[in-house]
Amino acid sequence: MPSVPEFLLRKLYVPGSLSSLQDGFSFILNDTLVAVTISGFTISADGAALAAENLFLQIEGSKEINSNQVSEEQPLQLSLNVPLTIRAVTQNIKPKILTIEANSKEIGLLRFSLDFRSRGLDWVKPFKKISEIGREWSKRSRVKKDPHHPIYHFTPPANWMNDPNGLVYWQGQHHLFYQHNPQEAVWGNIHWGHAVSPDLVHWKRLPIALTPSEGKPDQDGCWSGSAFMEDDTLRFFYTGVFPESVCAAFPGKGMKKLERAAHNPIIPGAPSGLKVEGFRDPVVWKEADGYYMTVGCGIAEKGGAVLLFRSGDLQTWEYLYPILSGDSRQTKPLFTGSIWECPQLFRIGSLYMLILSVYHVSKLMYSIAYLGEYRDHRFHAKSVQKIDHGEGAYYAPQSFIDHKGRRVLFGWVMEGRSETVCQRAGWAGALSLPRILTIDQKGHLHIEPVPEIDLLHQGEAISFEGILSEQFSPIAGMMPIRNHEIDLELSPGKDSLSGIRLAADEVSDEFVEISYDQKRSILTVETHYGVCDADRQNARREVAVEPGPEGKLNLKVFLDGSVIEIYAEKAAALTIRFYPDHRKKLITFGFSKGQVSAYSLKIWRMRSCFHE
Ligand code: DQQ
Repeated sequence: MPSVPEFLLRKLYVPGSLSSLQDGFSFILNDTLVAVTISGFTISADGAALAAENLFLQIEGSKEINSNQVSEEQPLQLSLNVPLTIRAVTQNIKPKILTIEANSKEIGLLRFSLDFRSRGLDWVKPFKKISEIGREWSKRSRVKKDPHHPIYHFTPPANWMNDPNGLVYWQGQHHLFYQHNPQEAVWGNIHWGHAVSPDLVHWKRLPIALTPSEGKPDQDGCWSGSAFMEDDTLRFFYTGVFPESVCAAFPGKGMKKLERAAHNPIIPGAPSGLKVEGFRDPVVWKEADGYYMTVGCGIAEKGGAVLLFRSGDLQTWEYLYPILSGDSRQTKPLFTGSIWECPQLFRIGSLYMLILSVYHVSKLMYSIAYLGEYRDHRFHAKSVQKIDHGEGAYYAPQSFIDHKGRRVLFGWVMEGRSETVCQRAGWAGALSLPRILTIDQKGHLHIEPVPEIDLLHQGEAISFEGILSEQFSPIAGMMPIRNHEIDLELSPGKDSLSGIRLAADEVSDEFVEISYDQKRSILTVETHYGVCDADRQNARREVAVEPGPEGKLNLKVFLDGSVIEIYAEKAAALTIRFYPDHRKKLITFGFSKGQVSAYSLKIWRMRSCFHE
């Protein structure tokens, strides 16, 4: 059998495709030599072989599979010029040398190594050439025209965004920083993007505030962090990688940029003696006896934890203990995963709330809120609930006090599509609408969108009311919607299952349906596609909601391209992604099974959230 020399095999690697993930790494091979039938696949990273169950393979356009599924009976067919993405789940998220071995039917064992130490293979260059700038502008204009792209949810002009960071109201503006890859629509090469808003709903994008800097503790990324203000003096605390450390930064002149503190990192890593996975996302506050900081992590073989630190001068930090830790084996009342990200402790009414985001390999990510008491620097949790019921679509929220003294929360609206499709679209991720958090007299958490969202209404609402019945019919005329707010008041019949469906027409098998089961007090949101693939997957999310006074259920539905946020009775929020056919607009249908239900509905067209 012919054997292919290693220097030729190395050409299969797509330059620049090696990316660090939060739980491993991925890279792309593109077979340009000869089509092959692969019956076995192994990878070693820096000399350590990766277990087959931790390796995932995805041929462009097909579903991701586990490398365990590849065998002589079930070989993997690699065609010419069809990229294969390889994802490895491992703690080594920045391998220096990768060795790839594949058994092929046609040419036997293919074995080659990739050496990333010189950075020759992967160095990401800043945009320099006119052609690169031109490409970026054409990407931006493509993003603008994409009907799946939101217009009244904040996004960068193109490329990737994730967590909101450093939220603060300062000198008349709300500042939003956010995790941003300015070059691509996938996570990696993380900077802090920056934007300001006077009212939380109109945004002005500003230049990037923080850039990874070669030779500094954040040379591989400026990960999440927060703002701390004392007497109008602002400091920022963020995560430098790699290794994960706590770094500080100050506002530059006019807050145009953030300047790194001279003595970074201020905490070089997790406390010695603790076996942690992840150490990130600092938040700082002041108490009578000093400054305190929380950092999220996972304690190996136990679960997520929030570590507490203390300082007298904001420079030198002493580790105290975990103020809360979870157990990844428990599923009740909620599964809390293996790493806790973006924790934040704050007072709310007479209680304290600890919000955090639950991370666990191969599980849908979501965020939770513990309510409890905070005494003597110890947090005593009394209850826990999901912050948003759209698992896999809303993550890493951060809160702050806005210009009106309200506790406002922003989160990251995640994509439901593969990296390949995001790259093609040129963008990924959005910021949720701002939500006000309050606690009622019974100690229940209330979540509602800020009323300033009304400022984005374009003209008057169009109102409809009537009766929903078994017959599935348009209830808002044939009004097409894409970037709209729908306020629906349902007066559900006893034992009814009623609601609305957004679809191109009555018979379309592509729709999103929002229904309320009166008997069980359950709100269900379902997305459905005629043909499903990795990028368009049916989803069903449920949340228990009690109707309001007079048994009526009030829903606010914000549809913005492919982003949908639903607020029910100020008691629950649910975010979901829906990528309908580009060419068709949606119209609103109503239905009621069991018994008829009355409804009244208002629809507003929304305007863009950008000043520019
Ligand atoms: N995203 C950041 C981390 C954080 C995670 C990296 C949550 O700092 O833990 O982009 O989405």
